[in-house]
Amino acid sequence: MTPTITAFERSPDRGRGLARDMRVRWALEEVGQPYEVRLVSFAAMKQPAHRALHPFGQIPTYEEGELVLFESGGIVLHIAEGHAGLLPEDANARARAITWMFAALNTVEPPILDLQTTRFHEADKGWYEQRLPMVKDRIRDRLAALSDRLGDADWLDGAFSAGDLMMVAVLFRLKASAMLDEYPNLSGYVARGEARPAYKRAFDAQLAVFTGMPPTG
Ligand code: GTB
Repeated sequence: MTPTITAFERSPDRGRGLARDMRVRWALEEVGQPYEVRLVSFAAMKQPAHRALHPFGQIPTYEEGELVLFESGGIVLHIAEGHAGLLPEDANARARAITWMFAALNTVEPPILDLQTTRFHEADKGWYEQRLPMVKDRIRDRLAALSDRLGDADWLDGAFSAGDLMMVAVLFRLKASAMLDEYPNLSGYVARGEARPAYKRAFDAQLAVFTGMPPTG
C-alpha cells in the first residue's frame, strides 16, 4: 500500500530541505518505497480534519491504510522497521542505530532548535545579544562530543542507518550557520548524507513543491 505523507503547501524555508517532511521522504527513498504527498496550508493544519491525524496540528504525518502516524522520529522508525536497508539485522546493532535516532532528536536537535527560536522570536529583546553566545555554546558542546565519537568514520556505527539519517537531517539545520564548519568531520558527515542518491531524490521532490517544477530523473 502506498503511504501518504503531509508536507507544507508553501514551506517557509522555500524548499531548502529544512522542514521535517524531508527526513520522512529521505527514509522512504532509502528503502525504495513510493509515496504520495498531500500538501497542507498553515490554516488547514489547524483544522479538525488534520488534527485528527496530528494532535498538534503540524506536518509531517504518515497514513498507510488504517495506520496514522505523526512525529518524524516515529515515522522514520516505522519505515525503517518495515523495510530492509535502514536498520541492521543484528539485534544489538539495531538497538544502537535506534539509540542514535533518539540522540539526534533528543540530545542534538533541542539546542539547535533553541538557536532558531532565539533568532526568530527573541532578536528584538534587550538580552538577545547576551543570550546568543550561550545558546551557540550549548550547540558546540553537543557538536564537539559528536565529532569526537564520529572520529574519521563515515557513519556513526558501521553502515549507514536510520540513526545517521536522523543525525544528518538534524545537523543539516546548521548548514546556514558557520558552526558546522568548526567540526570538519561533521560537515563531511553531512555532505556524505547529502550525496546519497536517496537524499537527492527527497530533496528534489520537496524543492519541486516550492518551485512548482516536477523532480527530474
Ligand atoms: N516533533 C515534530 C516532528 O519531529 O515531527 C515536530 C513537527 C514540526 O515542528 N513541524 C513543523 C510544523 O508543522 C514543520 S517542520 N510547523 C507548523 C506549525 O507548528 O504550525 C519545522 C520547520 C518549520 C520551518 C522551517 N523553516 O522554514 O526553515 C524549518 C523547520
